[in-house]
Amino acid sequence: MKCRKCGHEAVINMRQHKLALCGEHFLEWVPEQTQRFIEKYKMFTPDERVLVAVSGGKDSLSLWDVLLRLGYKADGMYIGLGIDGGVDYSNQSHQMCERFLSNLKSQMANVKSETPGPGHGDSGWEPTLHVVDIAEMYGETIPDVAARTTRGRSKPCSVCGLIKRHVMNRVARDGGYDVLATGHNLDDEAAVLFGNTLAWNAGYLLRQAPVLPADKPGLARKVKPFCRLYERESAAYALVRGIEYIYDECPFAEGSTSIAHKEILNQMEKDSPGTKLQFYLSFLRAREQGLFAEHAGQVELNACEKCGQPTSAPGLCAFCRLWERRRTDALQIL
Ligand code: Q46
Ligand code: ZN
Ligand code: ZN
Repeated sequence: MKCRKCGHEAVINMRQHKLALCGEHFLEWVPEQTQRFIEKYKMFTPDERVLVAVSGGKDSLSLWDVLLRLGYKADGMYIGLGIDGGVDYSNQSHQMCERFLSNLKSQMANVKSETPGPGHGDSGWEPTLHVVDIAEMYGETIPDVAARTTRGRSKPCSVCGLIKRHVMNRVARDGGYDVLATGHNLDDEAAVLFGNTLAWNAGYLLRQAPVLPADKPGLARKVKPFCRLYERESAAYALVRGIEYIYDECPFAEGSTSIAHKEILNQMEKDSPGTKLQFYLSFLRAREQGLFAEHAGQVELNACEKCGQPTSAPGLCAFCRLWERRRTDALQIL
């Protein structure tokens, strides 16, 4: 297989795009595509400050790398969940993020900018990694919190999602970031869409989008610049670019419905390349035409009495209630 641009040996064949590329041209193609999606969905502008949620995995580290290559002022944020799972998962993933940043800084010192992008020309700015360790900050790891709450009794994912969303919003707000970017790729988005469609969950379908505007003043907009990039493409980008990432998934991801949905979609993709992309793009078109809007009731949001983040419940938000319960339990023991 030859590269369509230069005729050299291709490293990837993207059947859905009928496009094979060599390493050099693939490393150009990914940022070009990402920039196209950023503009198409009006995610952010070169003047805005971006916070990338990094997990140490291929998608989020590749995204951070691509945004920096495009010239955006993108900092990273890592949340230490305190998950071991027999593979020292949280420590390993934290290390990957730190290593990525130190490699990047040494590269930046050598080459000022590789790919001309919209934000270049800025001097003296260096990317930072914000690290929030949940156990250090709140006194318990995610598995600990999950074990003492009904919400997390069977699996910690619901508690974990709630805590991550809260912390991301807080770091973005306190750091004055305009945008919070996550590394969700097309496979993630198609799997979530598949699940939401099976249940015809209009509320969730309405909230699934490449850009989610800030719910309240002071909150960052949420964007997914890789939402049209296949997981295979983001993995190939990390490999060709030499980004080290954690191969292990979070141990709690095993057996999840979204993995099962990904497998079904992969089978369909194999038989008919482009299925996942078409599924997602047709959904975005339908959504834009207002297909789900009339089915979803408007939820009134209040500011949480303690942290100020938006919540549909009066008084404390679900995050603050998690820790409040811990405080009450501790007082009862005394
Ligand atoms: S990190 Fe957290 Fe995921 Fe692990 S505990 Fe579940 S939600 S699987 S993206
Ligand atoms: Zn080429
Ligand atoms: Zn709160």
